[in-house]
Amino acid sequence: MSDRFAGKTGLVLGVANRRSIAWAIARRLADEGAQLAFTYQGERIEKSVRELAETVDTKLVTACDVRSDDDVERVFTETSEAFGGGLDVLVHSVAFAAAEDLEGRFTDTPRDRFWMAVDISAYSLVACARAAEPLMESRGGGSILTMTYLGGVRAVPHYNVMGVAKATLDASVRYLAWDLGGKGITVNAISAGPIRTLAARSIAGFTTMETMFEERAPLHRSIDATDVGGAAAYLLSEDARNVTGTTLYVDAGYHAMGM
Ligand code: 0WD
Repeated sequence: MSDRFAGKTGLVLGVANRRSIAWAIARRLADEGAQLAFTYQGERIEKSVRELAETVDTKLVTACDVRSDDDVERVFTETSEAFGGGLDVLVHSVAFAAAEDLEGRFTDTPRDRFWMAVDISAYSLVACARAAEPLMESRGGGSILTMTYLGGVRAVPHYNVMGVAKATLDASVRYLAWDLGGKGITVNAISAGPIRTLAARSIAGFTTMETMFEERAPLHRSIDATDVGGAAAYLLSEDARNVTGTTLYVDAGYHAMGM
């Protein structure tokens, strides 16, 4: 394993359990030398996040509900204190939509739950990027990564309002890349194929999605979270210093197909 992240610090949002994509990314960053900070949402998952965090070089584990401006502000203050005023890497791997909106018709999504999905899954990246900016600037630059899905650029049955949230997230990546590029901060997304996680379980027809995926993807195989970890490490490293505002598909080629 290389040491691309030796001397680097990273904040990771979105670990819920050991299956979380964020955890696979964190582990890879830690394996390559990064010092990390983690957030968890709610007491329900605090214990599992703390247990995982203990297995890598972790300087901070703290609560964060990305719907709260106060939480976001506090988390970045704590991160700055934990890492001596700077931050190199931000991993945003957070999304949420009500289970009832991940089945049936998109047309029936009520206003409040539409905005909740966009708030948690897309606006949170903007809020976190804004809070990370001065910390990364003090380090002479940094890299931000979020997780997206093909359902933001094509209609995927059942993905519904989450697809609209991902489209908002994808556009946010491009605007953030423009705003922050002058400070040497890159902003990118990984679009992953289906992976069995807590979040994935709430999407109706997920198993069908997986079967179709393996049948139609050029590589005819499913992907796992470690595939995303490797791609994320690249995008977050110096190797990708001139890559920003883009989406890297880690999906065995599925997105390239028309049928
Ligand atoms: O197939 C998949 N699993 C794919 C996931 C394919 C392509 C993309 N993604 C995306 C998801 O949309 C998400 O953006 O990857 C990201 C991570 O998802 P995951 O690893 O699949 O799912 P999970 O382990 O559940 O992590 C998402 C976490 C939440 O988990 P739960 O299941 O407890 O809702 O996002 C966090 C929470 O930890 N989260 C929040 N964090 C802070 N504030 C909030 C919130 N309000 N809501 C959810």
